[in-house]
Amino acid sequence: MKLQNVAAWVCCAVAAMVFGAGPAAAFTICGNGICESGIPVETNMTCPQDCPAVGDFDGDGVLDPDDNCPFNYNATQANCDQDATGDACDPDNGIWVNGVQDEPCHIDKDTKFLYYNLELYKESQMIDISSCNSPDRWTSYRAKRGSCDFLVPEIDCCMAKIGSQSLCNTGSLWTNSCH
Ligand SMILES: [Ca+2]
Ligand SMILES: [Ca+2]
Ligand SMILES: [Ca+2]
Repeated sequence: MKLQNVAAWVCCAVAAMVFGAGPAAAFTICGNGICESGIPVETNMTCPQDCPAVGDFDGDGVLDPDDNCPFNYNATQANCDQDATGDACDPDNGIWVNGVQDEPCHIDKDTKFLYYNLELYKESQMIDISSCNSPDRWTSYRAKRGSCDFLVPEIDCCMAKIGSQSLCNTGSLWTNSCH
């Protein structure tokens, strides 16, 4: 074995032991189209052919890999709920917990031929506990439904079929207080 070949073999073997990779992976080749992290580490400065410059698409001064909204100008990177997405592009700004749940909020009357339906609606609340101070979120749903003929007074029908005493007895029978 020639002296130069011995030297190359020793060099590669040492590199493989130090970096835990085979000789082929230890050394980089600038110009092969791959931005390699072997020896030497290739960067945009040392090998621009293989390592394109990191961009700042939205021009806010924060490079794309570090930008929490890479397509929205947000130089401050404000992120009130501390997730991975900045306020400027976060579709859900908030940390949500349950508030009021299953609260009766409306009884609706639908008049039919010779009878009527009463429908009880309830709603539930979600509260944002982050510094975003997002407004509460309410969802409502129909919880019960009952029918009575016209001979039954509405209040009696309500108590019998719906059973929401707070709404049936307080004059708020037809007042929609759902959010
Ligand atoms: Ca940016
Ligand atoms: Ca941005
Ligand atoms: Ca966020």
